[in-house]
Amino acid sequence: MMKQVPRIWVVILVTFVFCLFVLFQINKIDLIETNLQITHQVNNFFISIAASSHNQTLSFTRNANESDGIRAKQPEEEDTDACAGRYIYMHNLPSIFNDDIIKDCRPLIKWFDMCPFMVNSGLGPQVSDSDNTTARVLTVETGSWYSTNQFLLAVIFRERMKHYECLTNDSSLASAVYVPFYAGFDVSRHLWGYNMTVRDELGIKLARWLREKPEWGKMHGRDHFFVTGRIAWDFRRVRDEDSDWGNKLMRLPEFANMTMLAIETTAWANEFAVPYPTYFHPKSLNEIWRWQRKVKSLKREYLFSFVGGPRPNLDGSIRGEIIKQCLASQGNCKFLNCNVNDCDNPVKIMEVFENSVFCLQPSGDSYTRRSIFDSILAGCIPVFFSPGSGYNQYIWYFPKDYTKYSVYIPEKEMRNGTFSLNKFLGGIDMESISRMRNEVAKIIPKIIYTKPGLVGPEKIEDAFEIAVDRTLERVAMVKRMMEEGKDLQSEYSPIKDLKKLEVM
Ligand SMILES: *[C@@H]1O[C@H](CO)[C@@H](O)[C@H](O)[C@H]1NC(C)=O
Ligand SMILES: *[C@@H]1O[C@H](CO)[C@@H](O)[C@H](O)[C@H]1NC(C)=O
Ligand SMILES: *[C@@H]1O[C@H](CO)[C@@H](O)[C@H](O)[C@H]1NC(C)=O
Ligand SMILES: *[C@@H]1O[C@H](CO)[C@@H](O)[C@H](O)[C@H]1NC(C)=O
Ligand SMILES: *[C@@H]1O[C@H](CO)[C@@H](O)[C@H](O)[C@H]1NC(C)=O
Ligand SMILES: *[C@@H]1O[C@H](CO)[C@@H](O)[C@H](O)[C@H]1NC(C)=O
Ligand SMILES: CC(=O)N[C@H]1CO[C@H](CO)[C@@H](O)[C@@H]1O
Repeated sequence: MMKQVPRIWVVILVTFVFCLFVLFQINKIDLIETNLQITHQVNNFFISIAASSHNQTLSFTRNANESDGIRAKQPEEEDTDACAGRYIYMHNLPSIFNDDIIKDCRPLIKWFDMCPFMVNSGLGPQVSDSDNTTARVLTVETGSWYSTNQFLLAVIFRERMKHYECLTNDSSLASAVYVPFYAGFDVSRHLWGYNMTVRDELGIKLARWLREKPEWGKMHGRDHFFVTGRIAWDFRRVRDEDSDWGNKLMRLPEFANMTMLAIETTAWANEFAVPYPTYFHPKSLNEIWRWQRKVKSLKREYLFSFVGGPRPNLDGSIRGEIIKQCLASQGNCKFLNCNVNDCDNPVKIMEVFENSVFCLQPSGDSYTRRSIFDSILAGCIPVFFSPGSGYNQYIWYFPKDYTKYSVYIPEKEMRNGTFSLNKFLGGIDMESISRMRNEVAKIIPKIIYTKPGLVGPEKIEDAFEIAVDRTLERVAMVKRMMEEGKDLQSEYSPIKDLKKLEVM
């Protein structure tokens, strides 16, 4: 008799969760799809119950938590290699290709001292609980907030890779090869005042180094990838003239065979956009849940806000119009002018975003902005003016249906001079706002870079894990194409149209 009681509870729990799934699914998608999805979800649910039949509580909690956008890794089957198909080999590059570049941190970016941001393996200086505003705006007591600089992504990513659970020293086991080259800092230290020869030199040297390694022969570099904290345009100089921007790294035959992960991509198919780093680098699921709850319940004083600078010299920039409307909004909009303010201060930035319902994300010098990710982190609904700023970039990270989590206002509407942001955003009903904000909160775990070293159930499907998973999938696909003798052109040429509003 006594033994029957827990079983009954399990059945009740299962039924309850099943009902939740049914309700949730019917709300969301049309009926034909619903049946498929429910079967799928229910199957998943039973599989995870079965996989850990001695501990139902654990798998129930995990499934319940998935609704917050956090996908903890499912328990692996016991007998098989949990890393099968996921092994990565990291090249042990000579230090001239990474460590030496950042050792001399002063000239990395001509206009800016990068040295203070190098600490904590690239996360930057930790934000301490120094005053009441900091304590109110951030959750500092967990020690997970840092003044992280956007250009440090390559350093942060490499540190994470050192702790990747399926890293191998045996390259014959590896499904992909990671090249820890600080390409962004190499180009940026030479962007101003150096000729092409100097800008191209190190990339050419690395291409030669890679080609001579035994790992190259396996797929001629098609299984190699690298990560950069700069926009992809910097590596695709159009003509070989000193006056043209950037280096020609991605035009080198070796790099043309590789896959590049960058904070912003161009039209090329072998580039994938990964999130800019934010200031938040938590080390547990609980911290993330706490943060999601916080941003969902905040009282927001401003309808919309813009953090950034005007671009008076940039032809066709809509920033001037945006700032004009913001200032004229009679307190509905907050403008933090980065030309006069310290916009590297995490507290100042997050305070504005936490206090705003919508965050305007017009393009600046390039399509994308770090601000997109800071605003999502703060639970502020992003407003995009160009598909190239988000929808056509972070396809691994954002929901396909952009209306679920963002607002789109075509740039040309803003140029026209008759469109009122205040009127338009003010007209969006509370229910839509709340629905979008919940969706934004679900994106948070996917776009942050958590602290290195989380394994097992504490591991979070964050920006790094997603980037690695998707890259492994791409390499597997390319490998299949090669085996079938297919033409790889479509995977390595300019095919994207960043200006078109259709999700790729
Ligand atoms: C179930 O999991 C919890 C949390 O991981 C653990 O504390 C507990 O001992 C487990 N129970 C059994 C029966 O394995
Ligand atoms: C900060 O908070 C403490 C305790 O809540 C309070 O005593 C103190 O006056 C506050 N300081 C400022 C500058 O507001
Ligand atoms: C690879 O080899 C290096 C040096 O021999 C060692 O420090 C490192 O732990 C090894 N890594 C793995 C994943 O086996
Ligand atoms: C490029 O600049 C380097 C160092 O400034 C100089 O030594 C070299 O001669 C220049 N090359 C050309 C082709 O101008
Ligand atoms: C790039 O890959 C192709 C095979 O897809 C190969 O024929 C070519 O030699 C590779 N390029 C280099 C520089 O290895
Ligand atoms: C602005 O756009 C609206 C609708 O798209 C159009 O009716 C109006 O004529 C335009 N005004 C100007 C000045 O172009
Ligand atoms: C939203 C939610 O249900 N979060 C829960 C996820 O699971 C942990 C325990 O592992 C709870 O503490 C959270 O409240």
